[in-house]
Amino acid sequence: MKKSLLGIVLGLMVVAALSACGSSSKSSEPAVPPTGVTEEVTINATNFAFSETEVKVKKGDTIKLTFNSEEGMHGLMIKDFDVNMTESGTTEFVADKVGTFEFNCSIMCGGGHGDMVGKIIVE
Ligand SMILES: [Cu+2]
Repeated sequence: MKKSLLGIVLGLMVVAALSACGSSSKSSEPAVPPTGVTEEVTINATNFAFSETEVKVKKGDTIKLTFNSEEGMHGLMIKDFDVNMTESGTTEFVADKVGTFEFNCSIMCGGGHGDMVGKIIVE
């Protein structure tokens, strides 16, 4: 009895250690199946801000993301969805996890680089 309890405690510690590392996701839910719905999102970048700082999408939707670097040299990275656009263009990803996910500029663009953050809320 005591042994199995220790096993559970150790298991929880491993889970906590794994989830603490890397991801900003607050989600612990399993992957969401795609809905087949495509949602178009446009984010523009200037010195030193994104046009959207909070984007809400529905879980399972495919996000057709258009990124325009309108002023200066900027990128758009959404680490949790493996998105890293280093120039203007369009990409797609499935919002297959629920939670709040940070996006940021992926090119060192100058003094305001650190301010170029926003979040994608999948609900
Ligand atoms: Cu930057």
